[in-house]
Amino acid sequence: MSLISAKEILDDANKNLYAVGAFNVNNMEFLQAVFLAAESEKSPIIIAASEGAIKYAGPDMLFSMTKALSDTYPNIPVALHLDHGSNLNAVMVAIKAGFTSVMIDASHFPFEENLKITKQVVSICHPLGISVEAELGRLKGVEDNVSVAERDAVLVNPKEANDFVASSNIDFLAPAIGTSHGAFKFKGEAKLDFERLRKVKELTGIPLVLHGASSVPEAASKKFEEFGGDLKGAKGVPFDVLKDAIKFGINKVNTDTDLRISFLAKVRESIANDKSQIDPRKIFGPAKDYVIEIIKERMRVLGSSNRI
Ligand code: PH4
Ligand code: ZN
Repeated sequence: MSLISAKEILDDANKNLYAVGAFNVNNMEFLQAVFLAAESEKSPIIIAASEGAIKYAGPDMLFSMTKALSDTYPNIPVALHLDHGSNLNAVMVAIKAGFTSVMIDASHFPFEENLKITKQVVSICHPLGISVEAELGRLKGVEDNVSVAERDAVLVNPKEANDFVASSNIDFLAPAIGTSHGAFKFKGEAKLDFERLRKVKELTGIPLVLHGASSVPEAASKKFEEFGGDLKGAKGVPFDVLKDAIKFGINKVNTDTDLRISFLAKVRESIANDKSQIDPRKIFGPAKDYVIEIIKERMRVLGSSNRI
């Protein structure tokens, strides 16, 4: 199947109240893991590549590998999405390579500047059938005891979100509601601002995206530490919180950290248990299989299993 825009995938998720995983990839093993999990779970997928991934693997390599796997598994709906594109140049690199969806992340600029840059990206992408994601607010955990003013300074403003969506015509929006990237998201209990999320959904109606959505799975984290790693204090978004986020309107769940932790936990285990092993396939193979299981479990939690 040819790659499709993420809008096509997410409009169905929005209509039918489930979420699709956007899985970050940098290399062949992670990409294969996402496709093999999707084939097994009968789930649509969004392949996400950050500017860092593009720098590491090259835009054409990422596109070609994704296209080859999509041709191998033609029944799986797949979008190739630029994650956190920071400027027009990054967007153009992705478009030129064949990406079918982009995120323009100008969220660190003031509202008007963010809107101006996003509108420019939409005007380039939409005539090409490429979907566009933008972000409002900052990806940062907020403690329970901070003032309302501090929360407002970090998290999405629903009224602004409505104005932004209406004026930019983006296809899906990432509203900051208290998550952050990486393995250390919360000091105490994992708390997201569902009231803000509910309002953004009610006002905009479009698919919404949860960045920093990894759950930091316990078994993988334990294995990571058992074989010499250090993840002290790591905490992700638990499955029941993810499910609530989906009930309140999240349709795209960004996942990178969980794949990183599980892959490297298994690499650590294999290397420790087989000290004379020099064949990378014997190390990366089991790590890839472990990542497949983590992704499959996530697809079931998101409700994207058995959608194709
Ligand atoms: N992302 C992943 C960003 C990865 O520069 P880089 O390749 O390290 O960027 O957009 C997420 O939202 C992932 O969230 P997670 O850390 O909770 O998995
Ligand atoms: Zn992100």
